[in-house]
Amino acid sequence: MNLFKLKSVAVAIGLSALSNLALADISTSKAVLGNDGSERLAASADFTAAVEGDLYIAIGVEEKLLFLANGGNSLTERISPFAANQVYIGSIPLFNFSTAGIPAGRYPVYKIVTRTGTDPLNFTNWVGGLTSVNFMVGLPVAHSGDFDGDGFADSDLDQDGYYMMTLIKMGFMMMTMIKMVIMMMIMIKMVGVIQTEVWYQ
Ligand SMILES: [Ca+2]
Repeated sequence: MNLFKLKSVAVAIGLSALSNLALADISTSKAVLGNDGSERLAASADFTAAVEGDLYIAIGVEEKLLFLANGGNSLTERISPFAANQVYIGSIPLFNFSTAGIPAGRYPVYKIVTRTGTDPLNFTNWVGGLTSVNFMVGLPVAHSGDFDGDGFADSDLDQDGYYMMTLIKMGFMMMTMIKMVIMMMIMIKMVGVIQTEVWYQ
């Protein structure tokens, strides 16, 4: 078994988003692209601090994960590192493809660094967490959400290509606010009870 299960990756991203372990991000200047070949699908890994180990870059294509291996020179279903046993610092270009002929769809790209020589499928081997950017290629604007044409869904405030994540974050914020309001209502009611008790004494 040498393939990631996309569902477990999605769970890992969720967990990763909750942690502050990420020392490196994966970023792009354009996550929403056409597929007429006039734009480039490109990303870089940005390390804010030196990280040592094996760097894996995987692209989700339909239900499969393809590994960008050998410094970006090959794309394979086999688990293969982009770079092995190195120290990463600063901005590292990962790929720069023409979008010509890429089938319309969503293409999440995942980045992890593992301790040198360890299994990338085991998250306990990860150094600095898992980060991801989600490309949307050749999709109508109603699906990409990029109505102003700046290369990111208009609700994608952190420019990682995941407008749904932004919605989830908004959901979390709303839940927190609702909880606070309920707490305040309970406190007001408690104060009211105390005042009533004092009144009757
Ligand atoms: Ca936009």
